[in-house]
Amino acid sequence: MVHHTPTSVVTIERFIIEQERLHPEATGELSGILYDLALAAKMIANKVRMAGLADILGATEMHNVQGEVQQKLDVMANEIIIKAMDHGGRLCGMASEEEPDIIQIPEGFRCGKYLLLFDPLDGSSNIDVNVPVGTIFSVVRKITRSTRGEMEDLLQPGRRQVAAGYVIYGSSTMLVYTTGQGVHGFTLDPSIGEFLLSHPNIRIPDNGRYLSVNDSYEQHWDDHVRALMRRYRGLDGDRRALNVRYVGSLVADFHRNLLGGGVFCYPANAKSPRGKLRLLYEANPLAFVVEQAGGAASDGATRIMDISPTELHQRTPLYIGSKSEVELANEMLSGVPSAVGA
Ligand code: P6P
Repeated sequence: MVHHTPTSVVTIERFIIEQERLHPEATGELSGILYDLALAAKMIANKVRMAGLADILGATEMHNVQGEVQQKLDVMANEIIIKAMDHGGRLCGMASEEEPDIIQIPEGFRCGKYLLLFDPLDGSSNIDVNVPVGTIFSVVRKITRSTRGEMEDLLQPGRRQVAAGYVIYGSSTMLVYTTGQGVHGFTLDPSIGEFLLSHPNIRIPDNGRYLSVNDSYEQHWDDHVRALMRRYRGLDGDRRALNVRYVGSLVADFHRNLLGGGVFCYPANAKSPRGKLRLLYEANPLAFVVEQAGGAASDGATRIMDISPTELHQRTPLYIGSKSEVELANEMLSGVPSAVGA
């Protein structure tokens, strides 16, 4: 009798099925969405890996809804996700950082009960210098009675998310997601084209090692934010200094802090009174992940996932990472009127 040791090679497909079995009421629709996202991630990874080799470098002459010059890769990533997701029959609508309005499911395709919100390639301005970039995604359930998704279905607070996660295209390609049952990381094995479970049950350390902030905006911060950054740096009070690590790519900064402990801060400032980062497809999904890993996320006054959205592309200040560091931000900033949706 040959006894095989239990396999340690768990593909994301197998893991999703095992997770689905924990929920007898599951219909498999959410699992299907996660499969399709994993496929889209592999396709985007292929394009990102070749970015330096093809003539797709450089900005297109097109501009996205944010008025930013689009890198061709984020146009491609946007198309890849839309085409991978729009025909599966599980979604009734989508929203993307690259699109001004709701993305409807094409006529002739069945509509499902979920909506996908995503930033197809965040940090894309870093592509030309080979800095890690990422895809961020959030899944919510339809709440309106119509068959096709509506804006009201998209404008739900983050606590209504049913799944969220990101893909980081770094030294390796990793997909990290939660469905409310903890946070799990999968690393792409390019030799077989499979995401393999490499980081089960990720937990973020309660105390941070890293501080991620762009302090070139210091002159535009208010005094409370300046005082908070001095505390993080160990210049005031009795806290040990955090190491400053700032890549300038949200997914890269967030992922390092998730694994090593730390806090990412993008404060409101006089030039951007609601901060820079987007609530629905950047702050909310990462807030779901970090809370499921034992961390926290706020705008300095309100828990990110309790903010009631009013606009699809609305921005929010963001303090996200180790619980004790975010609690310090809330303590030192909570007297400041929330700059979001006040
Ligand atoms: P700043 C990249 O453009 C991005 O959207 C995030 O990925 C990143 O965290 C942030 O902006 C960096 O902004 O103002 O520090 O360059």
